[in-house]
Amino acid sequence: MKIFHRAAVAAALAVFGLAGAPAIADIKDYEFQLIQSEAKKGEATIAVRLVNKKTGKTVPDAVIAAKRIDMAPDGMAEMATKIEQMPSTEPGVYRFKANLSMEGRWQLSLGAKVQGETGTVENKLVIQADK
Ligand SMILES: [Cu+2]
Repeated sequence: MKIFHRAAVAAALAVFGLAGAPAIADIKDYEFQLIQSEAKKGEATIAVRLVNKKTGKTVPDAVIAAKRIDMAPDGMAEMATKIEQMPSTEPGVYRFKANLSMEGRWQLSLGAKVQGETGTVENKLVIQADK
């Protein structure tokens, strides 16, 4: 009986292994990381890297579906500023232009679609703007 049980478990694992094979990565494995968490007050270029945490590799060709920058970390969530995506200069690095009109902490919220993955990568990153 024990042997039979063990075989059944092994068979089940094999089936799951096969069924799960194409889904090597999960949308939760991806993360945006700031290249620099500090910026000067005023017109700023913000660069983020999209990383697959499992492989440690950067991920090019993601589509930025949502972006917002506001001062939520300093209690000014309503204080949003215009943010524009800029052309990438390095694969896996996404760049944005924003006018950080006030000193303090700005929160960059990003949503992105990754090629071949279902769901959306969503991250909130904090940038410190100084004089
Ligand atoms: Cu503010």
